[in-house]
Amino acid sequence: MNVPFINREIQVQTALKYTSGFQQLSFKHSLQMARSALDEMSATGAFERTASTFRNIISRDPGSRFPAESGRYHLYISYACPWASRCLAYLNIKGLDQAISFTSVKSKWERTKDSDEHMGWVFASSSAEEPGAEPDPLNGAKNIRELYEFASTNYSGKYTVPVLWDKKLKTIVNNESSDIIRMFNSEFNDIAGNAALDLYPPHLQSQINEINEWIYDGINNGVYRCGFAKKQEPYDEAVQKLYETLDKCEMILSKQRYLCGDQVTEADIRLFVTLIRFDEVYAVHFKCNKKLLREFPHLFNYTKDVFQIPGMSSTVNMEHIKKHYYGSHPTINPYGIIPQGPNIDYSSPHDREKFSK
Ligand SMILES: N[C@@H](CCC(=O)N[C@@H](CS)C(=O)NCC(=O)O)C(=O)O
Repeated sequence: MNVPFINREIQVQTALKYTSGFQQLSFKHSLQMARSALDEMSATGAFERTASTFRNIISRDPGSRFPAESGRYHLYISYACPWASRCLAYLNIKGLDQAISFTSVKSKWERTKDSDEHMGWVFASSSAEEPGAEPDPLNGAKNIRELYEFASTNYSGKYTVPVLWDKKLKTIVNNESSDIIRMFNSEFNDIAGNAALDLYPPHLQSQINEINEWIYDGINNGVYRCGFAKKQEPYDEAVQKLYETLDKCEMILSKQRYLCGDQVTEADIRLFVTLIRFDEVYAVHFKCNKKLLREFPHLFNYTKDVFQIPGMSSTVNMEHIKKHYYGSHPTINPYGIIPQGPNIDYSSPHDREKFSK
């Protein structure tokens, strides 16, 4: 359901009302809204991710509510977050860096309000505070939560990144990365530096959709289900599924360069963002240590291959990734100690070209 746009007029008026500064919500309301991934737990102790709320679509049609205009949209990300990083990856590899600006928050979650305990993404107070993190250049928000409250007075979900922001209507267009990457792929081609690159070509769409589904379930979300499980059984189930799915990918990639064949597609970018975090974080922090990524020869070389696509490497900020995961989940890592290794060099040579000859 598209809650924020049920009544657009009210929403725009609210946004305008708040332009001079963010209004504090009542204490009671703040408590109701203070949710994070660490609260998404079923009765069985299994992690269950909730759906995104803002699902508006930018269109190449100039008459649409959100037309694909250069300079109009801003992407708020965290370098730590795999979902946000896949949006940044698209922004770069599609050559949209001149058309769409972006800001990364600081790596570690902090308190977002004095009046409740919520921990979430916060902006840097200056560019000097943490390399890669910046203050909010548009709204002067202190944190991502303020952007959600600015865009919707009755929002009751999590304050997640990515957030795709409309500078003109001063609101959130979309906070679901799987939508955002599709828009970046197809809707901005009139202004994209690399319009010819189609990561979701019509002839591969059903194959990509099918692959996305089992990779999301087993790997992208699977590592979180391992890490956030609060009981042995859901953890064991998630680990089993994770490694079955990794084995399946390894088998596919033993025969071809990318998941759909010779051509890099959306399915590869979606898999990559989890693989690049695997040995550095998930193996330790989320207890995904049955086998390391670097013990899967094809998957490991494949990760290097995708990392070396022009525009990809700058989307991987391992400092932010490690600082975030090890530092933001005190129930998993109470002392916030960051393991020193393994510091893998993904720019080193790989063997994947052999499949394209
Ligand atoms: N469905 C969303 C998920 C985004 C998401 O879960 N982001 C995490 C960071 S990796 C987040 O911002 N979490 C904030 C919280 O849990 O409070 C998408 O793919 O865009």
